[in-house]
Amino acid sequence: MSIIQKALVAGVLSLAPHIAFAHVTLERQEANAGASYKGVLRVGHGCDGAPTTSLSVEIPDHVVAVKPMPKAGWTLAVQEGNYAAPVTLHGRKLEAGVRRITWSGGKLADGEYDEFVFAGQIAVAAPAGQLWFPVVQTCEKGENRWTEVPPPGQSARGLKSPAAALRILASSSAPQAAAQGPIRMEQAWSRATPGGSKIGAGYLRITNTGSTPDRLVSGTSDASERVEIHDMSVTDGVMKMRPLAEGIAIAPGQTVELRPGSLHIMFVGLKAPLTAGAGFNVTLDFEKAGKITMPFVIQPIGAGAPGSTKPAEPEMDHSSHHPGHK
Ligand SMILES: [Cu+2]
Repeated sequence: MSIIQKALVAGVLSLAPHIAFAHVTLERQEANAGASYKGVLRVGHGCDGAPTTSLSVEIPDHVVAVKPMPKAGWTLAVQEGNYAAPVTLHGRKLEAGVRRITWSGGKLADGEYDEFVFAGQIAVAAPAGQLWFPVVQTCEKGENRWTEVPPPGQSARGLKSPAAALRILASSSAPQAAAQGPIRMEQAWSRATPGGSKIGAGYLRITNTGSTPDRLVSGTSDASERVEIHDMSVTDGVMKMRPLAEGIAIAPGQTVELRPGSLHIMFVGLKAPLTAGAGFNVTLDFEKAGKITMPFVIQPIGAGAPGSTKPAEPEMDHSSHHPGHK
């Protein structure tokens, strides 16, 4: 191989990263079910050299409460439509919302880069796996249709113009995690409640990965009017629970387990019965780490933690300990 040939090969190889970036992609390609999501569509080139004049993205099922970010020099248009299934968000039932966003009338040269942004929420019930955002990029001359979607479970590798992909990391069957600062919350779950019950319980694992103590002090939830922090103990053979006015201290390096028959979160004043398979958002407030929100998945009555191989722990009849909340 001559030196010139080698230089040519090297030149072609150095193009490879640009080719990979040629697709319109989302900046953040993973999100948890139940989490908020900021979608940043990255446009790195036009259509065969022609400047981009319009970008249109379709919002897939399970991405709800979407709001586009306006863009100077571009006209914003949204198309609303029904969701595949109603979604409960912050205690409100949502049946429709933004399904398509179009930014048009601008001009982005082939040699320039820009971002098109929207914010939304991943439904708690979103299944683990890929969500696809088909994008149509229109240019002064021609268009690129980033709309190819592989068969379920298969990779987009090899597709010439794949839709923008977002991987949903967790489903209602897979415990999830949320973290802020040194506080990490995981395996959050609740139990289905019989109709008419006004209270429910929540369990999770909280770890302080930092070097200073912190304290869970309070909380709020989509599903109930109030959130309380309770402990449970056996006195003279009778199980009793009491609200913890001081909350729960978590020492540096400590993991605190909230579980049936022990420390737990109490959802007081349920707006509706908790239904197995669904989920709701809970925000817990820590003295130092601040507010952390994560979805609690609802397990069937009598079930244990999601993914747990241990037999279910005995069902607690909370109502008998909360005569005032019946
Ligand atoms: Cu309780």
